[in-house]
Amino acid sequence: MSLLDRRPGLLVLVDPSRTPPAEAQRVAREARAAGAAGLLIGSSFDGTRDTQLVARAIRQAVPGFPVALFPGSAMQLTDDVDLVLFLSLVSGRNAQYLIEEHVRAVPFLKRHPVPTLSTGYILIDGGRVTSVEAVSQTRPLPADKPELVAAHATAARLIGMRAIYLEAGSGALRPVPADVIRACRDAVAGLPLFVGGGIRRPAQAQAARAAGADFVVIGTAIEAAESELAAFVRAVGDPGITQ
Ligand code: 1GP
Repeated sequence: MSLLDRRPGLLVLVDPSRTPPAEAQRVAREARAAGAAGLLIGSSFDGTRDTQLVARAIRQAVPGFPVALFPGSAMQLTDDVDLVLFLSLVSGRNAQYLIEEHVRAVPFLKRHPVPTLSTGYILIDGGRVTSVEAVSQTRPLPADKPELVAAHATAARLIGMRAIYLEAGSGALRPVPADVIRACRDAVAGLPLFVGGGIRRPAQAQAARAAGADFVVIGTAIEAAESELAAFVRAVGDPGITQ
């Protein structure tokens, strides 16, 4: 079953710049055993080699389990994944992350025809400067302006993008607020909606799902072993329960 067919669900982000291959394999096995929908591999700041090594190691550890690349740049492309999130950072006005990295990806994608998912990537203020903001040199959208965020999601849909990713940034102090998620859910009904950044507790994952996220993404919480992965999976699987 492909990743998109597994929605709604929890996605576990493995950051190759912080996670050696053996550790990535452990996380991947745990994610599959706990009932996560799949894995994302990516980093705001990483060269080619680590991403490829981690992607390959994960493939070997959990064959058949959906893995998508969540690339910080065209340098991170690998074909050891099922899907590449072809992210355009539409909240920013930096042409490099709107279109330039995409053009740079073309020679690789011609040689290795990995499926891509055109995704409007929207950075939202999470209370601190995160790597996405620093590396992309773009400002996040304010977290208290749901209509502004939804306008960006709508514009991405009208351009023809096929998914939306709401990002507070890894390690954000505050995850994307529920009213922002809800506004975007309404704006792009039917499109896959990813939400991540700063989700540290199962109750926050549950709130994101209840507000309309199809995929809730966690990274730091698992690296820091703050809560059991299974508790996050349960929270996303049943938005009605309270944790
Ligand atoms: C994925 O950047 C997030 O969208 C991951 O954020 O590390 O804070 O879970 P955390």
